[in-house]
Amino acid sequence: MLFTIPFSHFCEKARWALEYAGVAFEERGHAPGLNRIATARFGGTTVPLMVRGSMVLSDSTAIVALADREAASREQRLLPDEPDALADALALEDRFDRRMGVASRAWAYSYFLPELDTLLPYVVRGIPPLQAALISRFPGALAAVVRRGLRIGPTTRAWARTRIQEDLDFVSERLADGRRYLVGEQLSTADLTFAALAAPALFPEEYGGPLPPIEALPRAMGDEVSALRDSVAGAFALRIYRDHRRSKAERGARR
Ligand SMILES: N[C@@H](CCC(=O)N[C@@H](CS)C(=O)NCC(=O)O)C(=O)O
Repeated sequence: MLFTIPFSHFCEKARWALEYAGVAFEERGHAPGLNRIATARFGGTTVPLMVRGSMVLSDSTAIVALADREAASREQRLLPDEPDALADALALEDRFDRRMGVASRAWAYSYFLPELDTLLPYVVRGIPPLQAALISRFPGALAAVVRRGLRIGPTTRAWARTRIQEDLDFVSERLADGRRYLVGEQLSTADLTFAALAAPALFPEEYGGPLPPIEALPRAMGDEVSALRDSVAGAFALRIYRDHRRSKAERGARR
């Protein structure tokens, strides 16, 4: 069982890794905040949280490691064998978890919270009907939970945009020697984590959870997303999605 907030990018990281590796799982979506009803039962807080028998994995990096261990073939693994490459890939994964993952989420919410109607139809997809009804009836409560939990304030957008740019520049520099992947010659957790966690700033079409299309975003946000997509690292993340995320039709269209 994979507990998620369906549109969350950390959940997308875990879901993508499991699907890429060919590991079967059942997803149980929750509304932001209400996820804790499910995760507290297993001693966790955030999602993704994976439960299988007595095993509980309470963060996306542990779930990627499980996907790697249980991958159906070598090509479907995400962690390099070679120790230096493995250390490099894990360090990049950790960097993107701590920086891009936090910044892109805060940045996107800074646009969505004042225009919650844009996001609401996507928040309620894949969650229990009662939670969807609650969110639809009390959207202000959802906004307050997110604003308080993530400390979204007047300076958040500028701060987060700078952080996003730092990670984009970091990735562009790394790609400057012409390499196709951040580590080694094939997709690793570094590429997948970067692409999934940059998704709230890039809105890739192949994203595995429910996200609005770029045309439905608040105008100023859509303009920024277009510019970010055109950057070297933005285009790289979109290519990783195109080349390595099965199409929505193949996955059984979640959106
Ligand atoms: N380091 C964690 C971060 C997960 C995380 O921040 N999850 C967010 C959704 S994007 C969450 O659960 N938010 C709701 C909450 O904190 O209860 C991981 O990699 O799994």
